[in-house]
Amino acid sequence: MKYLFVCVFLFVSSTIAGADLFWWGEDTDSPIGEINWSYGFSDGGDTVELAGTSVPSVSSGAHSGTYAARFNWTHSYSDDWSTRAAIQIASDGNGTDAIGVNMVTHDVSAYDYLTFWVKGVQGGELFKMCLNSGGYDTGIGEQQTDDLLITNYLAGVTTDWQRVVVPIADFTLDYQYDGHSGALDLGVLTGVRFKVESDLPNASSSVLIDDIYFTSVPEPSTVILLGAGILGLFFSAKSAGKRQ
Ligand SMILES: [Ca+2]
Repeated sequence: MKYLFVCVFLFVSSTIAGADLFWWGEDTDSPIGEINWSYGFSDGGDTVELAGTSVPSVSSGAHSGTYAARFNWTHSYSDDWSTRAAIQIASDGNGTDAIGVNMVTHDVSAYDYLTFWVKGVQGGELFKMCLNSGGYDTGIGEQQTDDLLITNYLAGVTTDWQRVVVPIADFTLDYQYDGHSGALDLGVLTGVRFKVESDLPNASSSVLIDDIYFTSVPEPSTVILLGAGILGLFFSAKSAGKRQ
């Protein structure tokens, strides 16, 4: 009975985990040396490191597998929103397509959280995040959310890998970008963007990013603790039953 219960719990846990949408981890969805929709750009004298037209990878120190993405930038503060550097990481499964052709959208409307892992090269790095939908050749109007600052979700980037959990509800549509109000269309998501912009301090910084997921489970540890609690109740009840 004990082992049966453990097996049932493990099955339920794996079912929940399996419901996640794996967006990107470099090793599976963005083969090294192939172009996909992941790309970067910079303006106003800022710079961003690229590998050709795509996001560069590191082949050591990844959070999972062999590779992680590297967001490596230089940025100058400005008060007019003219300086910026960014990488946008797409999940397309079409590693051999050219940019702008056959872009794939993903429906993330069933999920509550964006999660990813981040590690600073020096620690203390500051950057922002936003979501993009539609655009390019999708036939759907391009939308972008407002930016969320990483320190709203972490005490700070460190030189250790940390999991970031961002409620999708925190991403509000960027009215200036799209020209209309309303929620971002989560049914046609095309990118997760990491960026530095004008109001952040001058910096030359680098972070590694790996294992981007959309999930309805905020923390794996929550599931484990829930399972441990249920197991504890089960065995307590069983133990109490024996004493009677
Ligand atoms: Ca990886």
